[in-house]
Amino acid sequence: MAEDLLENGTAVSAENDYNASEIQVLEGLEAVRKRPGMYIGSTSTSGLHHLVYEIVDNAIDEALAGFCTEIGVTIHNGNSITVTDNGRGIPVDIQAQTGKPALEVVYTILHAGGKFGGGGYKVSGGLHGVGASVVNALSEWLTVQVHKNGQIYEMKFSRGKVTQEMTVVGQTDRTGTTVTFQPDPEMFDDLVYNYDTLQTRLREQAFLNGGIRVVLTDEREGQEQREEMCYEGGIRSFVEYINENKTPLHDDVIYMAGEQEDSMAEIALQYTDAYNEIIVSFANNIHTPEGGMHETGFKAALTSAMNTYGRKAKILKDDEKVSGDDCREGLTCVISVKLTEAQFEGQTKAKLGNSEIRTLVSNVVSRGLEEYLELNPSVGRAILDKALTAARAREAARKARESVRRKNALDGATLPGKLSDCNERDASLTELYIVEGDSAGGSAKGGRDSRFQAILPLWGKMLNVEKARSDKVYGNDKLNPVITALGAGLGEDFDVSKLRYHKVVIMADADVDGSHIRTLLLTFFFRFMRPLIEGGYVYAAVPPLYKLVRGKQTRVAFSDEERDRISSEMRGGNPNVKIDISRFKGLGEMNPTELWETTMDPTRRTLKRVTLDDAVRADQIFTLLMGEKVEPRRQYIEKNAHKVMNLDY
Ligand code: 1YM
Repeated sequence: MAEDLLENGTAVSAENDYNASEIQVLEGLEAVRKRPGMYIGSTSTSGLHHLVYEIVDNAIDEALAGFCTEIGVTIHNGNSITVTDNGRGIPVDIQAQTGKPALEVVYTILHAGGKFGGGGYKVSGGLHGVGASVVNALSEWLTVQVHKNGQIYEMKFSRGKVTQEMTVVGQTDRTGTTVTFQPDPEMFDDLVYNYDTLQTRLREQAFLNGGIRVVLTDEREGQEQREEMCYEGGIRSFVEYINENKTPLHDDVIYMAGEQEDSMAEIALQYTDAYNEIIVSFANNIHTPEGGMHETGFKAALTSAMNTYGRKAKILKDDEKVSGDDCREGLTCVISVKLTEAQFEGQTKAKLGNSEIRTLVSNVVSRGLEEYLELNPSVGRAILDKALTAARAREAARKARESVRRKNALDGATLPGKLSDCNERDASLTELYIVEGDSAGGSAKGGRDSRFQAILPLWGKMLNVEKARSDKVYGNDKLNPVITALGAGLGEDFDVSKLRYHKVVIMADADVDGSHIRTLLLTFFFRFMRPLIEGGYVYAAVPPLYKLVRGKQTRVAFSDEERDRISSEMRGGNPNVKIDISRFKGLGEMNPTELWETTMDPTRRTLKRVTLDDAVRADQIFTLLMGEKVEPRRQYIEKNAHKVMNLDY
């Protein structure tokens, strides 16, 4: 019926007052509600958070246009969100084509990118309000207020439809836009906003758009908090932030920038004494975790600049070379490029495909580094020394790796002796339980389903890989069984397709020692087997804390609240019944049946999947928890101690 009306372009139906543009509006926003994933990626929590980014992007565009200096984001009780800015305010005048206020058009018409302004690169993820109508379509309700021309204009919507036409509701002496929305429970599975997720993204935007003040406030009862983010130094400050708990090799962050035709690139970097590299890249303010042409250009230019300088300064002999990996050991780098028509490729559209940007970044870095190293020879020496040491360590690691391989080949026994393997050979069906201590290992071995569950007990003090190079990791008697049991190699050689188990479950006690061993293992996986975590193969088992017994009936509880609830259930309203409550001291104390029933049986257990939402934050936390500096670690633990309620001190 809508098609019929649209056929002659401007048709107004006889039965109602709809005109063509209104039909277009409804059809457009209906499409968003029918296929939300096409517009916001998914309707999981990531989609839920995307709604906020779409509105924030509009405020950032206004800041990039030079009219807005402050952006506020507030999470209210009930998980509605307010985004506010002090820009010019969305235009409220009547648009000739539609006869409606521009404000209404922005919030109800699903427009193609760039319709409301040039397709220039000086825009963030959204193109001048493109996302606003999508957010509106997916909100149970949305209110927008515009301060402009001395008036406060207000308009309200529900699931994309106007519920209050634009109305003047008051006077004002400032300008700006404020949007409040409640995500639609009909559209999203989970409606709870995560403060840390929003904070990470907003902080990123504050770094990339240096000077903008972004204020995030959580008003939700019991979790009130607030953070102001403003970084005059832009991506230089980003590098300093990443390196906060590391030891830099030189004081200044090295900064380079350049433009070519319609594109521009800026790069900030600093070396630390760490062994890993961190490169964080963006295209048009959008994070590109899969890298792309900007990263390729950077890496090539860095390697070549280091070799050229090394030879010129006689730090490298004529026939000596440092490889790309050697040049990037301990490097922290942020790359931000802006270009008119960014092409995003790869599985998650998180890789930049434009090849012209490779040349631009490479030119900027070659020129920039040559000049910097010329002027700062002591920094040049420090960086090259680090690369040379890395080259030697890499050679030592290669030898260690080969000797391990040879030894295994000679032994004929490639699997570690402590491993109790399972019968199934199809990795997609199997699970490896890494268990702390021999006695817990014994219970796990007795309780498991040996058809698909393998057990590897660990014991003694494990190597802290945060303070070790890869050659120390090969041949380490605590880590080697883990490496060989998983069967997928290590570091650069790690090949996730060779993994022998698709679930790797860390099973440790719910106490301080347990969390220590869990952290050591996760640090190891993060630094040396990153794809294992990225692929979602790593889990933490959740053992119960309490055992409750009434006569022949036994139940377990995983928290204090659950213990109280179950105990009152078992009592069944009878206050005289005796319930025997005991605390599990550790996994080793459970008998095989108990361990199977509570922690290992796939139909009853709880497993927590370890995910990596934010590699930068993860890097920081591992450095903090496992690195050299004591004071920041103490502060972090003090600040977060309340989150670990179930620890036995
Ligand atoms: C809290 C969200 O949307 N701010 C915002 C949006 C716009 C403007 C200012 C704006 C843009 C222009 C001119 C322009 C938008 N305007 C439009 C459109 N904050 C938020 N602040 N005047 C004001 O681009 O020329 C779309 S977004 F299309 F109406 F111009």
